[in-house]
Amino acid sequence: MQDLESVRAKNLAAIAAAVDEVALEALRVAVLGKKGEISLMMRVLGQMTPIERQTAGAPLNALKDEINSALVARKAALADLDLARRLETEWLDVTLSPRPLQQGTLHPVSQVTEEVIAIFADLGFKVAEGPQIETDWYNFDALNIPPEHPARQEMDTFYMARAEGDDRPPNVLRTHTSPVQIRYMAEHGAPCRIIAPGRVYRCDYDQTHTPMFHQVEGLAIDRGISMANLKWVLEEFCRAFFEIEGVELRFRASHFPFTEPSAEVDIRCSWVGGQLKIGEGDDWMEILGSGMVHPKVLEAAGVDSTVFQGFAFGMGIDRIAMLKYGIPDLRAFFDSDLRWLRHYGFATLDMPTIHGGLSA
Ligand code: 2NM
Repeated sequence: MQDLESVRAKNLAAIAAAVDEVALEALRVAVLGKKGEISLMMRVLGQMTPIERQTAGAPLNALKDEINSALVARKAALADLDLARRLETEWLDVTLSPRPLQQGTLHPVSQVTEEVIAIFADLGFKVAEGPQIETDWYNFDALNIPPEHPARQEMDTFYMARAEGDDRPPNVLRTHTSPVQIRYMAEHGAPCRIIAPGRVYRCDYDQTHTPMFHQVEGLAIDRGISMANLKWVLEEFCRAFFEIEGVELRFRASHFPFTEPSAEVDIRCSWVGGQLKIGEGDDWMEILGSGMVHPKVLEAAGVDSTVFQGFAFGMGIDRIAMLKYGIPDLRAFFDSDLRWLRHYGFATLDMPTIHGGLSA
């Protein structure tokens, strides 16, 4: 049998020098494992006489316990060292300022759409929506725009393709949101008060026209509605939207197939030094079209035109956004230029509503 003291010294030194848990486990197996150094010495005890076993057994068992305790203690010490090392390296300075959040902005079209919705909601108008691809019936026929009408033939409608051999008239990208109003009347009947904001499409592209733009149309149908109601609603809207107390509008006789009579509406403004100012001066700027809904349009939507009448109006959201916020170039609206968006965009919490100070 080996000298116990040298086995003890060698192993305690090795345990003290073990650098991690893996090394420690290897040591444990080499000493206390089935074929470990101590285990083999234990086996020799079996071949001794009982007397010999008594003298040799006790110190061997004591050594086994001592080495086992040393292994356990070293394992705990290594775990403490590891924790201390992690505490030293894995720390955060929670007093540092956060990195600035790159927040997006609301597009002026979104902002103005929300403003318009808030103002008309306050006047009792609900929001209605509908498809951007329409049948020619909803986009034209129902609106008293006959097949030979220029708006229908001219270049400014986008026609969808039909499959080979499909002889039905082509669908169109809606050229206004009026089809939404037809669908709403047909579904809900009269009376009704709605606005229909959304994208519309016309094949036109220059300084002041983009092939897609945004429109909001309004419709109020009831018994005994007149141009006087139309005039009041539009004045209330302009007063709230442009935030001008004594706003002045001018109603000019005009013509639309879907309204009779029809009027284009101008707002008082001034041009001083190339600077447009709404609400003052001696000039007038056209901002919307309007009129009393044509009886044929009411009938097409299933509304009895001998009982009900109503007014309708339409305006360009992009255009009134430019006027209100002094944005010079329409085409930049759709360029997705981040510098433009950061400059003309709105903070998401800045959205003015009737409740948030937009004067009603
Ligand atoms: C305008 C001008 C005048 C209009 C008409 C209708 C409907 F569907 F009720 F007949 N909605 N919007 C209308 C009337 C639109 O835009 C310049």
